[in-house]
Amino acid sequence: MRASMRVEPSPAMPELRRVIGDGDGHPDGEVEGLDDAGLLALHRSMVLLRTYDERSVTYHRQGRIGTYAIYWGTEAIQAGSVHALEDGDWVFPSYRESAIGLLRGMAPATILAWWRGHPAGWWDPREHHVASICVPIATHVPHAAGLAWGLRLRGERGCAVCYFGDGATSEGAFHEGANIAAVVKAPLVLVCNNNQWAISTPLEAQTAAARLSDKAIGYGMPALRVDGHDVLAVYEAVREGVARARAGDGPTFVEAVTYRSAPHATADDPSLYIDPERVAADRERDCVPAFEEYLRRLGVLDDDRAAAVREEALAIMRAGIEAAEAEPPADPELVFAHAYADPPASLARDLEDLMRVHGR
Ligand SMILES: Cc1ncc(C[n+]2csc(CCOP(=O)(O)OP(=O)(O)O)c2C)c(N)n1
Ligand SMILES: [Mg+2]
Repeated sequence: MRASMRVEPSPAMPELRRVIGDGDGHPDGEVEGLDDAGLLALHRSMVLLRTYDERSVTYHRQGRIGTYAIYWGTEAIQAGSVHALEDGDWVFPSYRESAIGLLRGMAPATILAWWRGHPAGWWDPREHHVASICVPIATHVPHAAGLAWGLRLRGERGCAVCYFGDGATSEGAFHEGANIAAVVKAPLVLVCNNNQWAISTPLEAQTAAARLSDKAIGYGMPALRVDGHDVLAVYEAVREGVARARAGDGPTFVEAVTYRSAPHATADDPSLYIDPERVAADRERDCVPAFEEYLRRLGVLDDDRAAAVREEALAIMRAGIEAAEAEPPADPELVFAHAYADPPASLARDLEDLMRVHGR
């Protein structure tokens, strides 16, 4: 019933953009800015992200990392967008893009340590221009807008990309960040991973907007709506947003449409609420093999290379978890550090209890 109450989409908004064909009736397109080496680098990034995600689910089951936010199926959104950036540009991940720093040369052990709740997982955002992983929904949107505005005020070339979900577009912080970014023409690309679920809340219970990209109109910024399974469509859309940002024309909203085909996180049981047929259909359109098939049709990828890339990613992960587990245990005192300038007396008692539990 809710669907019938929806406002008609704006005619100004294009349909979902795609570049990768299906090897059958829909022909492949091409994007500017990626030669064969660029395409293969993009492929390596997707496989690295995929391998990180799959290994992390296993590490979680083995008790080696804590609760983990699975991002299976969104590698195209993450890799496509990062490859549209220069190294000096900024990335603002949510928990769903926790491993995006890998594409900037961040050590897997660092991110695995973050999921182990270990301080070795705290990084300096200036090192790789990757902001801290944001767990509160949408609170990093104003941070990204502010940082991008600062770059503009300083006359620097850089821009920022901020990642968030469909649910985040209902949050005040999203509204405030998007609004001010457009007012001050901040060089920012807002990338919305519309997986159509906010934990167990479906999109139609989240918003009455027909498309999330329609929200951009209210802020006075252009929007692009792409197939989130298509890494080249994401790349192309973010590249356009980045070009606008660098030209001083302000932010762009990119809605990448997918369907969440994995649990929200390792602590979630989606069988209670999700449509298994939609999940199966989405998994059929898995972005990694879709891109691999495109590269094979182009004659850029063969079996040997695909196997080597996968083996390299697995070796990186094996070394990563070993390094994360080799970290000495964290000081339990850190649970309380940095929370208060003047800690209340009750915290001191709690800390004493905690230290007793740890035998210190
Ligand atoms: C401010 C805030 N409110 C509530 C939560 C609890 N929470 C964690 S994930 C989530 C759903 C977010 O959905 P969406 O923005 O679509 O992102 P997705 O998880 O689908 O990537 C919620 C409500 C939170 N982390 N932060
Ligand atoms: Mg979502």
